[in-house]
Amino acid sequence: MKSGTVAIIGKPNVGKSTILNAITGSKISIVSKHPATTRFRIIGVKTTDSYQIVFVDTPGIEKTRNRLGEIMQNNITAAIEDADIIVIVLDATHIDSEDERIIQQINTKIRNKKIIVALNKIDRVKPRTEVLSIIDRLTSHYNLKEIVPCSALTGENISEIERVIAENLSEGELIFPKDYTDTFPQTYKISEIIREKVFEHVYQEIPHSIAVEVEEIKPGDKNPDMVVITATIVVEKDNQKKIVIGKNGEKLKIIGSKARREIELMLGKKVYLQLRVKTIEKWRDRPDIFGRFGYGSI
Ligand SMILES: Nc1nc2c(ncn2[C@@H]2O[C@H](COP(=O)(O)OP(=O)(O)OP(=O)(O)O)[C@@H](O)[C@H]2O)c(=O)[nH]1
Ligand SMILES: [Mg+2]
Repeated sequence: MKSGTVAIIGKPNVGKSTILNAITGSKISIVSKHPATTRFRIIGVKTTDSYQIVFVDTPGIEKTRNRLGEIMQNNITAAIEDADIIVIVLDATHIDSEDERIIQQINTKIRNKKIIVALNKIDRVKPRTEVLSIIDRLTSHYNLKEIVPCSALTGENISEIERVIAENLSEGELIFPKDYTDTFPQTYKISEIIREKVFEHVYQEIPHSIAVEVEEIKPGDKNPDMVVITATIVVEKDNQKKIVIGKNGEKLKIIGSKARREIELMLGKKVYLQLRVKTIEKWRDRPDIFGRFGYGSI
């Protein structure tokens, strides 16, 4: 048996979480078209008869703007330190100096770990031959042994990334039981599903000041097969509260029903989702508050 830990790192929005979900075949990490979606070290596990890979999906590497940002970036450093293999994800349509800085830094700092580059979003590269020139350029500049072009969206070459990772694992026992897929408490998964839906609907107006706290999960009074979930969407300012709620509560209704459907799929049960919206000023600078939301360091 082989086993090991893999840190998936890279700039925001390059497709790290989508790659994790594509390899594990389940939606472990929420995804959005906006940068800075992942806030936490997300662990996803893929086990076959011959190996177990423990993936750690990380927030995008960027400058920190507040205490939450600081903890997010510290989590990335910790994930890199703990990992046996590092997967650097690049968006093949936009490689810039920040990507190169990340490659350079990892390459010089990390000596004893295998580094694999996933050149993602190749479905968007036209003409396709451009992918080869990007690979050529990267290999001539940096000492990179494995560059795997892929598309997490279409699934193209995702199995090749998994194969390359598996090939580089060391002999070892299972790290998690073999039927484990992730290490999240259900409450956190539910809050992330809700956050994803809020993100989808009000991102333009409220980029990063949203958090979701699930307060209660209990069986229905009349119908014990039903699950009643009470959750609060936290914003930083009262005017953001209005945006999330929308005219006559319409935005919140859409967010709630989309989230409810997805939570029902996950739990395999009917769900009654009660959503509230609350303002907590500057919560991203208050570790006592965001720790409660599950964004603290682990
Ligand atoms: N066209 C295309 N889009 C992709 C691909 N992989 C991911 N995306 C899209 O890119 C966006 C960002 O994907 P995420 O997986 O959330 O990116 P991330 O790197 O985890 O982002 P952060 O968590 O914010 O750092 C989403 O809209 C994805 O659907 C791909 O291979 N091709
Ligand atoms: Mg992500």
